Amino acid sequence: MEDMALFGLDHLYSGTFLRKCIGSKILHFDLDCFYAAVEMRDQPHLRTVPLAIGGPPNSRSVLCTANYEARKFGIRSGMSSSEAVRLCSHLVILPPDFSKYKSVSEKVFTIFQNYTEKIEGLSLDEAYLDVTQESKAVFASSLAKDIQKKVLKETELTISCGVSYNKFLAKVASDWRKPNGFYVITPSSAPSFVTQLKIQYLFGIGKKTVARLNEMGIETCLDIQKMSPVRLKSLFGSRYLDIFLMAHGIDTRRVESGHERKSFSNEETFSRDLFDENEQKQGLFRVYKDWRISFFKKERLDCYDVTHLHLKVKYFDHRVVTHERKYCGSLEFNDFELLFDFLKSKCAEPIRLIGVGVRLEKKSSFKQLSFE
Ligand code: TTP
Ligand code: MG
Repeated sequence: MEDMALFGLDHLYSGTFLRKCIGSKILHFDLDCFYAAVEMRDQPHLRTVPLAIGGPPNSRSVLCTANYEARKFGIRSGMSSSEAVRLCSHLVILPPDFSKYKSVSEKVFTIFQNYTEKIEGLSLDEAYLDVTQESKAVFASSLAKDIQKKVLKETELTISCGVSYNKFLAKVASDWRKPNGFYVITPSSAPSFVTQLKIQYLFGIGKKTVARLNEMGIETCLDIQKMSPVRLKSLFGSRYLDIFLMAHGIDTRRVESGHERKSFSNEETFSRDLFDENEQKQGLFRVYKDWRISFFKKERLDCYDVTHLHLKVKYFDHRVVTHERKYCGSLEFNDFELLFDFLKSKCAEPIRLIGVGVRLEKKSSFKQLSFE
């Protein structure tokens, strides 16, 4: 303990510090074998075969990812395509379709946005959500399960989720039961969880460092917990405090969203094309109604000004037209009529899809709220 005081670590044992560290509710989401899963969804014959996404084996290219069937053969992201084919001769390799993955990712992030504004996207398929506020009304784990279900329903993809009180543990948890995983680490289960946790899970420790530490007999977080600050400093340099804290299940990094909702929209592809004006009006009204319900459920509308109304129409032959009109102030009940006015000028042909939305601007008096 004297050692701790010497290194300024004694405050870690104060109640205030610990309470601050365990008071948050953080979710970490990560889609399962993302690029491969999108291709398996779109091409059912690929669902049961070992599949990778990447360049062809006769070139000097690597794999972006592989499905779980291919992983049984030892195939991994970043492996050269030629090595992968050596491990599994019947591996199917497809070239990546980035624009498709981007649009799927946007759908998933739109789902996240319906639950909280505090979202930190790490890549197309991975994000942290801080649901501390939202979980005062609903358990964080229920929110997490709800999001998993929504993602599955709307994208036909499975997403793994970890729930905990900080970023480090939430991320470890989302990986714990992959694929389609769900795992919760609470403040009371964390101490025993981390003692057995392998050091490769610690954020920011590379493969080489892990190998070097393993050679010294350091394998779990418990081994790090037992080290003196002098030893920690000699092994990890300036990062020793972060590593020491993580090994105790403590991580004070915040979810950095910087996010403001810029728009909110809803669209529906109809089960059959809508021909006459009356049908189209009904279709528009349904889309509009769902949009309004979810918007008002999710948003504190008083934080935003509506700047534009937006309408999207896709015709039977997949041609898309969009129309946007300036709009000032808050939403009233007459905006449906406004939207319908737009639609009337566009409805000469059968309609396959209608989308409605608004563009928003956060009122300046509310701008600082997201940084609370
Ligand atoms: P990951 O989430 O790391 O991997 P994954 O989603 O394929 O598999 P897991 O089930 O383990 O989460 O990365 C997401 C996507 O990013 C992945 O589908 C492809 C791409 N990617 C690359 O292009 N190169 C890489 O080296 C990695 C790791 C990922
Ligand atoms: Mg993933």
